[in-house]
Amino acid sequence: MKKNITRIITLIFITQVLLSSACLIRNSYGTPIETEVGFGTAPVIDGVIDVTKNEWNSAEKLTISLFQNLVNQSDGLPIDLWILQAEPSPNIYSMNFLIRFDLHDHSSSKYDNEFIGILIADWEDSLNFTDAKIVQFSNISENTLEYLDYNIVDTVYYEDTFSDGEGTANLESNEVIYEFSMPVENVEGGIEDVELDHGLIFDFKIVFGNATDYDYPEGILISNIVSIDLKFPPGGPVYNIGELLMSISTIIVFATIGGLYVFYIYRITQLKKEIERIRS
Ligand SMILES: [Ca+2]
Ligand SMILES: [Ca+2]
Repeated sequence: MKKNITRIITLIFITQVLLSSACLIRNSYGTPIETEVGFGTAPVIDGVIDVTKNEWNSAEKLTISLFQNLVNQSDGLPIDLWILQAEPSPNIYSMNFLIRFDLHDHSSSKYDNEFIGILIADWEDSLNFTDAKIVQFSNISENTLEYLDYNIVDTVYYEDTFSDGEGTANLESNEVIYEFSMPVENVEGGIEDVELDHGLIFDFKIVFGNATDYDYPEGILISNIVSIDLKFPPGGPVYNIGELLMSISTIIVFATIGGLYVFYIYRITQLKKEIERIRS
């Protein structure tokens, strides 16, 4: 008996050690923020939120911070991050990101060459970022910029032969808005891009930095990682008939049990009253 207890304790201890080391490996890259995604009409990628067209209305909207060190997070830069899967428009099924933030003095020449990049890891190789979509300012004071598509091999950034997706930004007073769109289910992406597909979870790393000569990843100053389940197939949400029937039957069963219980209590009360009446 004592032997068995020792064995069980040892087994629990080994399992704990294995689980902790697995967590440690993941934590050394920073724990991704798990988030949902919205579904709606594809936004126009122009660095402006068009409220008259309800642009980005159905996006998943969150505020996260970008950090220098993802393991010991402090003094982060808060950003608004909006995430939206969009139906084919006109025939491109897309994943869209909006990033919005202020800096102390955004239009100063200090960040003339600022950039936001979205690095993507394949669904079966989480946290191994091999694709990078970057909006790079060459002069933020004059709002001049370009959209760049890279593939990353052993931390070296190689510009893609064919650029996929689009991105741009716009600085207005002290606030900058970056908009990105990238294709989902783009079978022609090849090895230069992570092939995004619906129904799978992908890690996206949002990076901010300042690069005067396309010096990535050296120019990256701060970052954070989000983990997103691209759950919507083209055409939008699909309701599973089987799950719906199961939910309805569960409600009926529990409602019936509840009803019978109430009736049972009622009958007992009635019976009690009857007995009291006979006794008196
Ligand atoms: Ca827009
Ligand atoms: Ca690429």
